[in-house]
Amino acid sequence: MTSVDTIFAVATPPGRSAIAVIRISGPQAGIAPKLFAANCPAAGQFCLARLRAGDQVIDEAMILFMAAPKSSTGEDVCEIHCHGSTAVIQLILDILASAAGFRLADAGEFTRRAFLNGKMDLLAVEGLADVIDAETPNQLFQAWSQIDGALRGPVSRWRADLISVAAQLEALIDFADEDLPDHVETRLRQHTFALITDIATILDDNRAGELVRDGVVVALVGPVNAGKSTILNGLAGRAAAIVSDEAGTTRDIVSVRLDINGVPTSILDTAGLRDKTGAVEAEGIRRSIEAAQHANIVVLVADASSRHWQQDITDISDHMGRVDLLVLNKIDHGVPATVPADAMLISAKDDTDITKLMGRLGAMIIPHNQAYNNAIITRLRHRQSLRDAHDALSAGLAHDFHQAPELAAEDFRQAATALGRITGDVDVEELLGQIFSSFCIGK
Ligand SMILES: Nc1nc2c(ncn2[C@@H]2O[C@H](COP(=O)(O)OP(=O)(O)OP(=O)(O)O)[C@@H](O)[C@H]2O)c(=O)[nH]1
Ligand SMILES: [Mg+2]
Repeated sequence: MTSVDTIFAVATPPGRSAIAVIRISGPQAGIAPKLFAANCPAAGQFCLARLRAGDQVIDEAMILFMAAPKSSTGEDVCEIHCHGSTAVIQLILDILASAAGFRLADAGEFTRRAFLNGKMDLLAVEGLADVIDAETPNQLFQAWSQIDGALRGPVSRWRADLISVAAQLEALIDFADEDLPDHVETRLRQHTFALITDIATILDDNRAGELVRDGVVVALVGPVNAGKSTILNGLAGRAAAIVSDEAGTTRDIVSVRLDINGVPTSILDTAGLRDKTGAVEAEGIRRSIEAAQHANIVVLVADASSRHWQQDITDISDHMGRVDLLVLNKIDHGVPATVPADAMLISAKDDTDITKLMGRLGAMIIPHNQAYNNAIITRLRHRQSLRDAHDALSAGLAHDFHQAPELAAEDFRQAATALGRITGDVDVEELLGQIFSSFCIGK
């Protein structure tokens, strides 16, 4: 397909830089250099050229040209690698914008054209967005494995299998009066059951891929003055939160982002919990509880040197409903005679203890993360479609193939549609706006 407009955008970040890249894609990309009185190189080549605005030299730039369909968008693409000065970029953009048939690209429009021209499927588009957003190496490796077919491979196989099962069932509808031979039915059922099992195995992944992509949230909660902010600062290696011996120091959530075992982890320090407070602190406490409810890991920090640490633990555990790690802090003041077996005893002022805590958190994140190498679901969207396919297949098996093959066939069709949605083979329009809106302009 050809798009009428030729689109352009700066592909590099805004601001001063040594080099900036301006991408141009569309039917007129090849004449773009002429707008600057420069020649366009042959397809697959580059050249160095002076760009001019009338008599004035704007810049000396590298110009690349790729001819359709052998380009990233599948259209003619021209790239201008100019000096990254505000003035150079602005002049080039102004000249392009005033040329007939040229316009500034929308966010993600280059990728959208690549998708529409069959250069990449939806999984590759999402993978590319994840490559650009990756903060940790694991996120990056996962994104590339998604682009390279981690999910596309099995989904395409399942879909082909399913279509063949559905086709066999459809054939039976035409012969409804005749008896379905037992061995045919057994084979179809076994085939379907194997598919259901395969999909269920993939779904049972502890959300490992999504956690690597989305990151993990660890909330530090506990009574006032227990040392939560001191622990946060220790983990962050800097004074991110204010620490003081005044109870109720932290009023709002302080978040620090760390790379723990390749998983981007947000550690949240929250307002200490206590009964009698002013309005601001009460709001802080409400936020603490809310943050903990949305966290992947809730760490309860108690002050081992306080007389009521046991009561604090009971009260707060009840309140939170869930505590994943209990930390008894300030043991430099002495270790209580009896401590809960699963509690971790630390002094937040001791670097070795902070390192141990970091190790413990890492180990807790690893179960979420353990299967990331073979985790192939990286978004909720994939999971929902796989679940739909799984449920439709199970519903299909529940029908009597002799009595109602058409109902089973309909379920199989629905399962195939659900799988097709993952790669973008069906029902794609509604997804496109959502996916491309997360891209930056120039991609
Ligand atoms: N001796 C000792 N003091 C600590 C330790 N951890 C924190 N403290 C001190 O305890 C006091 C309270 O520490 P914070 O980190 O502000 O406690 P918090 O839990 O964030 O308190 P709020 O924000 O008020 O809820 C400060 O004076 C810290 O220096 C520790 O392991 N040992
Ligand atoms: Mg604090």
